[in-house]
Amino acid sequence: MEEKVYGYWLPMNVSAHAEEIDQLINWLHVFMVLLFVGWGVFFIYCLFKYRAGANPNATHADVKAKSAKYVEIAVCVVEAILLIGVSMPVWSEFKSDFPDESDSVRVQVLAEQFAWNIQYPGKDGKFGRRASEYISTDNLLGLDPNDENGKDDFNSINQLHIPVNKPVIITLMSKDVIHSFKIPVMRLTQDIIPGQSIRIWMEAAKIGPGHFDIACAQLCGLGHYRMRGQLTIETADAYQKWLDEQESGEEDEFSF
Ligand SMILES: [Cu+2]
Repeated sequence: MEEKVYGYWLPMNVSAHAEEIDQLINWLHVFMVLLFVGWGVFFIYCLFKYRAGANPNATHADVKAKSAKYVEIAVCVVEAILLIGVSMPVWSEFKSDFPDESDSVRVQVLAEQFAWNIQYPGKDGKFGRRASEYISTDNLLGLDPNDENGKDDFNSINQLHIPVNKPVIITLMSKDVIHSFKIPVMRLTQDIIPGQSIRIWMEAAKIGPGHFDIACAQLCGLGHYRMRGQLTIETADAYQKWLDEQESGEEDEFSF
């Protein structure tokens, strides 16, 4: 039977580094269930113990028992462990341990209402210079027509193709408002702030069935719901074939 992308629990994991994130999510759910059940039982206990029938007169004395305080302290300690012990190390490792650019695929993602412009650097491996004054319907990325590096760049709208088992460095930018780049099967979510270039990276560990969703996880306007891209993970050969097709077949992608 084919594994489903979305089941009753976390989406399929095709990422090489999502294990720790899944662990954190699972532990959070365990603690949430404990808290929910604990406080639920306490609530029902109070409903019986302090019912009006058995307690006709209200008590105005201070609370003497220390247990509530200890429970609160325990909750704080557990949350601090999750944040400092689990969450922060995973995050800082992800943010500081970037793979080598030379053996990574590099793409630039320019988000706009309501699409993902995914720019590949072309054969030369260099991205062309971009500036907002060049943006037009023929030049969605705003590539500088005089920059040689940009001549072979191509823009794949909403279609992100990546090879399996190779790190991918993505530079995220926005043309207009705050968007958020989310790939559930990669356990990857990063807000995109206008005026900033934010680098993230990921690596696919398996090809998986067909395509995966890229979603905008930040309400960015009326068309937010249709800001949906597609991630395709391929073997190195299939990826190269796709690149060649894009580079040759769509020569006039940018007609300045
Ligand atoms: Cu958006």
